[in-house]
Amino acid sequence: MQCFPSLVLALSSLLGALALLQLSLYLRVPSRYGKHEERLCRPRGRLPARCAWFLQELPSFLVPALLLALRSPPRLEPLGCRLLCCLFCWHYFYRTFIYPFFTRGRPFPLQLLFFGTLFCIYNGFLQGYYLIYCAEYPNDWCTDIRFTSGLLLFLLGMGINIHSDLLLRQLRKPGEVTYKIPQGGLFTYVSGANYFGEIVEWFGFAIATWSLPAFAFAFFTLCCIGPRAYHHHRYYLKTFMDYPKSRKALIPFVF
Ligand code: NDX
Repeated sequence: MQCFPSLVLALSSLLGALALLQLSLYLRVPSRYGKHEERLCRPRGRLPARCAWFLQELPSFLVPALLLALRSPPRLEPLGCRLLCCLFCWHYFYRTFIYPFFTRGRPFPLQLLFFGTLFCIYNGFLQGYYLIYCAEYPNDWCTDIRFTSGLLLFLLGMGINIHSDLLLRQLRKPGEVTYKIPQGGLFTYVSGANYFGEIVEWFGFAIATWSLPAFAFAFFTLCCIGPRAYHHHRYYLKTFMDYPKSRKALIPFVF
């Protein structure tokens, strides 16, 4: 396989367009899973959360990992390139092999699982293909300010995301499906602390890679879970009379 820059451009533009579609579809009405699913008692057409998250996220890990394994001759230089590909796989290793096995979430709708899986194949291919076959970085990219600041943001965002997901999980005992007011960590300031972490993480990745596909993905993430954080916030305000009034939806002290 070789690099086709026009393919990267086309796939990144389509990802940007999907982000806008996502925003237009879900700004007013939230995507129907978790606390925003209407027919909660209907068991058909849904898969246990553990299975669903594992299956949905697997391609995001597997596709770039396969591209890396199949690359001949193997790409071992420069170090910056290898590190960036590993960061992407690292996040999706967590999301595929760790997150699903601890989740206490409700069963996930099959229809969204189908689209989510397609999306993960698409994005896994785009990010992996670009980093493994197209990206070119100077040998000293690891000391470039874009790489170091992006990496720091990525790690900070990932830390916030994992910690916030853990706080959400601890709100429930095994088997419970009720909702409570999240407390602690960044939830002190925002209702969508896990989403805030994920968005910071992918913008950090985009800065570290300084690439169109990664910026397109960061933008998609913002358009996908940004509105969802807003809908979570509204849900909490409507459901809990004692919900902290100073808490914002997504960005601490701002929004
Ligand atoms: N999966 C990303 N669009 C998505 C699934 C949905 O990783 O067709 C995008 C991802 C997909 C989406 C994916 C792509 C686009 C799709 C969309 C559906 C439609 C859309 C396919 C792939 C589409 C077009 C047409 C444009 C193509 O019971 P429960 O489940 O609510 O329990 C929850 C629990 N919890 C609480 N427990 C007690 N008390 C409370 N108050 C609680 N609040 C929540 O915590 C869950 O078990 C858990 C987390 O819930 P929640 O709602 O906070 O997070 P969730 O949305 O489930 O995300 C989980 C993690 C989180 O860290 C988030 O950052 C990350 O995954 N994520 C999620 C979505 C997308 C994404 C990251 C990304 O874009 N990077």
